[in-house]
Amino acid sequence: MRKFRQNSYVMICFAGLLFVACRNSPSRPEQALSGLEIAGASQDTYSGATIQLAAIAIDDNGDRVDVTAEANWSVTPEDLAQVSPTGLFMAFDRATGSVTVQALLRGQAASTEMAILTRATDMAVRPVQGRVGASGAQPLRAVANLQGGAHRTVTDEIMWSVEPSNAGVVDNDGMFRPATGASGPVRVVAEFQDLTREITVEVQPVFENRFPVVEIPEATFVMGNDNGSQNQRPAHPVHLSAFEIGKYEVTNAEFVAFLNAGLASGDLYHERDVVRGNRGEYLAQPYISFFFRRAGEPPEQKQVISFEDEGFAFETGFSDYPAIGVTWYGARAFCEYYGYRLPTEAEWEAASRAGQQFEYGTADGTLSHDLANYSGVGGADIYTWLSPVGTFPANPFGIHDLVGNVWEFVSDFYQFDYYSHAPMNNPTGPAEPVSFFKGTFGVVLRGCAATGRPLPGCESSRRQQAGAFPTILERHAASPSSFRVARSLHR
Ligand SMILES: [Ca+2]
Repeated sequence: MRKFRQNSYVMICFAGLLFVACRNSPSRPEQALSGLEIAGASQDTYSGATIQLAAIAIDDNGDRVDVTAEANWSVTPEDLAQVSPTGLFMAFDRATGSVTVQALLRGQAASTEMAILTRATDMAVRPVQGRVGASGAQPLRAVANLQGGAHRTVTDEIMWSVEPSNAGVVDNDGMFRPATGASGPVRVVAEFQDLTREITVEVQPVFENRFPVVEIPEATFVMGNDNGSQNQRPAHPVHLSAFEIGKYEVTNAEFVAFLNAGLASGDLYHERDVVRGNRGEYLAQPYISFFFRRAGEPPEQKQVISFEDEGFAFETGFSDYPAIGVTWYGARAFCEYYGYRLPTEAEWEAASRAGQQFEYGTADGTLSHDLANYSGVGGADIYTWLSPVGTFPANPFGIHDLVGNVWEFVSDFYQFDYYSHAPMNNPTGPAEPVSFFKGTFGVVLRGCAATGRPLPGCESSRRQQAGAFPTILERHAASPSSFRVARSLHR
């Protein structure tokens, strides 16, 4: 309690009652002061925190002198915090509230307000491993566990820093934006009170014009078919914003390049017959499966991508064939890696309708073996199985193989009666997976395949479910599916 006696002593000095005694104190070379300041204070501190304060005197010559050890410190109220004679501020454990810290010296006084907040005992920062395109932004979020058990989002109170320091910035709202030219892993450090957490954000290079795409202008078309199967009814107007969509289905060469990039970056791993995601949204989700190619079978009948010698490869001669064995997760991961997404079901049908309500997504809207590779052979369709992408003529939008070759994933979850309540503008399917059969869930497939039923349902309006989500892998293995990329156009 020596501190308080000192404070009292100085308070009395300050009051002038013992002014002469103070001035004549032999232990201090007396010099008149023209000002006193407190340095090092923080407006916000927390229970249990210690902060080194400094008292800075300004003498008659205008010089600034550190008088921390000479000053007499006090805190009001006294039950929340104290300051040692050496200027070390300490907020008491579990104390919260506002305090006034005061320093006194030779008739001069300085004070500062400090708020003591609840101490955080733990903190989580998400995502642990983010991924962002070089021109994009990654929102970060921090939640603190507070003394007493409460949680609080503290994103906007974090002291953020990145390493390397020129790789980008995190703004006050926790949005990480890569610097121009940055790529690779960036370490983001979040500091809050005395807690420090680190996460990693992978900045991916921009792949401009990586895939041949066509632009589909903003338009309204009629989606569905009142004469089709139940799940295509009712036909209804849909308005879509402008978007672009791949002219071709994603090929083996393209998908293998993605798999090998993911292997190198640690985004995926190979496990027996399955490739799985190793981080982020697709953690442990299957990307592609190999197990439906049995030993001794010719590759043209089955999966042609394989894992050999620590890398992925495809059978010679199949580089331009659509990648199959891909799962919905793998298709999405591929698209996002290159800055795209899967088309929505509505976008896919609009692409197939070609602005002319085409019944089939072919060059002229009719179906024949000269225009598409579907079940059976005839005319230009010499294929009993897949054909290279782009073998058949494009539709009026410039898109190939919407009909046949291989079923294509879209982004929507499958819901049998979705059209009865779908929004008119930019529908994206049910927000959550919807059970369609005995508790199983699916996503939508479009476009029909080169194999399968003799009379394929290849209409623009045809809807097929791929299930069962989330165990889509097994169902998928029996039904080769591919996909094409899409991207919204904001102009
Ligand atoms: Ca065929």
